[in-house]
Amino acid sequence: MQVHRFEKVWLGAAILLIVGFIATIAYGSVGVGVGMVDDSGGQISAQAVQNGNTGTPFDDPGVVKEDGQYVVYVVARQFQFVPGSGDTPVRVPAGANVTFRVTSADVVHGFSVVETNINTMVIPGQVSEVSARFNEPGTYGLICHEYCGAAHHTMGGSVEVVPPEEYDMQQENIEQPEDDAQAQQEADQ
Ligand SMILES: [Cu+2]
Repeated sequence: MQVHRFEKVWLGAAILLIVGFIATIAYGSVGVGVGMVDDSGGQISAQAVQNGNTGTPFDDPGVVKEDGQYVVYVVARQFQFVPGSGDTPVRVPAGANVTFRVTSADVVHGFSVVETNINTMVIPGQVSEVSARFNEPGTYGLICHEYCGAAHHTMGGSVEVVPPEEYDMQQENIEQPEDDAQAQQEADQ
């Protein structure tokens, strides 16, 4: 069979393109650390999150220190992040490893910290877990990037990264498990 020279060139170009597209997709899905929301963060009842009786730090979301690591519990609901929105920004110290654990009390939301690669979907019933370290103190925008209802466009907040020496644990209301146990004991007496 006689194939024209031009035909061969175009066949080659088309195959190159296809290989190129597949390589880009493969790189995008494994090479740059992009991952789907999976169940590694655990599951939780969205109804319990809504009622505040999960028996987890999501009942009183905020920054918690677990095993020397900062863990930020955030509840996303129509149309705010708690904490994060309004006058309760998420406050974390610079230079520390911070893990965000985010869940939704109602519908699917997004959780994206502007200028960083913190970006995840927030699915009711599921806990999304993202770890990060902020090296530069400053205020970072926080946005919901999944359409979640009529006021979706107003759903945002901020993450305040403060120098570690200014980060006052007491002011942050960081729950210390020992203190909690003590307070509970006192309340019981
Ligand atoms: Cu939202």
